[in-house]
Amino acid sequence: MSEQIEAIKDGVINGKHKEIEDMTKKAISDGVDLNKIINEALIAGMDVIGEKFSKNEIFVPEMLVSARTVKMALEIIKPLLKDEEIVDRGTILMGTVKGDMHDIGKNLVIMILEGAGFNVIDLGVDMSVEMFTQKVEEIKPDILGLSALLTTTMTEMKNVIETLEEKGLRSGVKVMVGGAPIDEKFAKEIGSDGYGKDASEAVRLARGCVEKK
Ligand code: B12
Repeated sequence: MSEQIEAIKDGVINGKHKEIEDMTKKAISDGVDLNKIINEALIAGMDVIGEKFSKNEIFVPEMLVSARTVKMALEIIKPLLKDEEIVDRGTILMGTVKGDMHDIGKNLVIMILEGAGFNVIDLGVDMSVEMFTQKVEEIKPDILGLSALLTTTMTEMKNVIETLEEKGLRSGVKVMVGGAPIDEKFAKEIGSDGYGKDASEAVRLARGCVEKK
């Protein structure tokens, strides 16, 4: 089984998008744990890609192929994460902030939140402050989830929270934040209601946010 995890991880690192679907299906049918596939193969593979990119060993096109490979594997896993029983634990709006195109982490968080019974509305990437506030006003979600992967875009989260306050919308919605450059300290500083390191923390956080409402 660990060979299958290694093979999928290697598939991500080397952008084997033609083989990834079969490898993922085979691992699932052999009983490899879905969380292991996500964490130890797909995310771990992307971490290696990030390191290689930092060292100039690979460039944006290679990162894109690996990202596509991960997305293909996640599409296979996605239907398996849904609970049979439909429960409504609350509505969450999720989006990646302006200037930021990274969406693998956000999409993964959405998949796990949906699996945990939340109704999640995906606003996509590169979302302006205006769009976030307009959607909060229109949809009135329980929670707004913000994702950022770049140190240059994480500051947008503060702008979103400040604008929600200016428009009198902040008290009606909990704001949770996440993404590789975000930490607890930053999350507190910008006045969010919580930070989640990964998708399972996002679920814990979302449950807590809904309880506090
Ligand atoms: C794939 C990737 C890309 C792909 C994105 C494809 C896509 N559709 O997402 C492409 C090729 C487009 C890309 C482009 C760029 N990238 Co890029 N990219 C990455 C890479 C390798 C992986 C990101 C990823 O998918 N990780 C896997 C997911 C599962 O993890 P995650 O996103 O962190 O999400 C998890 C948690 O953070 C959390 N989470 C995420 N969001 C949220 C939200 C909430 C509410 C909660 C609770 C939790 C949560 O849960 C998730 C699941 O566990 C990272 C390196 C890395 N290791 O992070 C670089 C990285 C983020 N990229 C980087 C850079 C520099 C760029 C570019 C500027 C490169 C360039 N010169 O053009 C552009 C920017 C484009 C833009 N404007 O956004 C840098 C950022 C450096 C910095 N300090 O800001 C990194 C760190 C690479 C590096 N080591 O230098 N990139």
